[in-house]
Amino acid sequence: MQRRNLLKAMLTAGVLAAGTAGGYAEETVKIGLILPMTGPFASTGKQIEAAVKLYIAEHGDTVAGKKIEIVLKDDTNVADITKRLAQEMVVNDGVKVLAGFGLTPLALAAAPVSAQAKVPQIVMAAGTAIITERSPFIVRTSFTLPQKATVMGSWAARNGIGKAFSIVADFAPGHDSEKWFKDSFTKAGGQMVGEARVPMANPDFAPFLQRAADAKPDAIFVFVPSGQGALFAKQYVERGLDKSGMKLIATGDLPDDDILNGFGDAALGMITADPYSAAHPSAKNVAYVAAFKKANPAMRPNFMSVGGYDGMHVIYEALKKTNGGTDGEALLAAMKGLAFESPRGPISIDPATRDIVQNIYLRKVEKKDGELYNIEFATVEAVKDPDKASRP
Ligand code: VNL
Repeated sequence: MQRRNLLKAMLTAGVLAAGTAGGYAEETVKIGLILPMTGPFASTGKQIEAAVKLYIAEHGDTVAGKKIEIVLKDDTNVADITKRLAQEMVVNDGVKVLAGFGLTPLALAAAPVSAQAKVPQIVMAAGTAIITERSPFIVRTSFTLPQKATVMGSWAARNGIGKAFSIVADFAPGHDSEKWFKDSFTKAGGQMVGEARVPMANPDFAPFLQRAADAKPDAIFVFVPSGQGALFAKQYVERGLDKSGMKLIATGDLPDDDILNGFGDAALGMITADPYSAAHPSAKNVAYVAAFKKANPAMRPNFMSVGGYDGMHVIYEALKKTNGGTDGEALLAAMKGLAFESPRGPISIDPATRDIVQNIYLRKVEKKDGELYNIEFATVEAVKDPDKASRP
């Protein structure tokens, strides 16, 4: 009798309908994807969105009996908005995994939310070393700048570059790049002849390029965030530096595959260190690039895209291990130690740091089939984040 009254009350209140919907809703796992979809870093958002969609198209939208639903929101590259969106998604929308995070300040802004709510936060783009330490629920599928910069620095010193001048974007991943390039370059016998930091907003590289040229280094080492490379290349060529005999070396963020063709032949010969090239010659990557281009004819997948693609794989594999369970601690435990083949090559999630371990390739810009590509010519295998490895 009591039950029937309760049922009646629920029906009249419309609670049962909501309850049923709630029952179904539990069969759906919502993933909150927060990205800069507009503004100067929209290319990062678009690359990751395209890769996430491709992953779902290829692997289906059901895992371990749960339907996957992506909730995509544009944070416009404003950290306060990232934080508010993360809170709303977790508290109001019932999101069980947060993902995306195009730049370091945005990833850092969401970290307290993932830590407090115990919701996994998959960092698919941002690359400052310390990010993973800001919440025990962060797992990174992108890269760290120290991974790239150390490989570049030691290669340069061992390959005829005695003096280098570094130019980096003046924010955390730039500072990481500057520090770790210098560290590995000088340890291997190189000498720094100058360092410059370029403001992030409306960057003008010209005065810094002039300072670098005046210091007469054998090479300029550069870190700029994905999307700023085109302007850098333009100003580099305008000053005739491509014909100065000085070498241009960088992290792969500069000759980003999405924009490299726009640099023109002045980019030929540029040497960079990075985990991903659209020209990586594995069967997995050839298939990835073809499928990505088919779904997005105006784009070529870049290093940001694989952070999104592999981030989805980490989420899918974790859900398989938990049998569809969405408890944050259980998902984190399932993510730690995952190892699989990415379009970039073999990768794993370091169980101790939750950071990505991956090959860093040395690449040279060359022309292939009428397009500019970063062609890999050497590999440093299974690189852990050197910044965390350097600390107790
Ligand atoms: C970051 C690092 C952003 C590398 C980037 O492009 C990049 C970051 C937007 O950590 O903010 O290429």
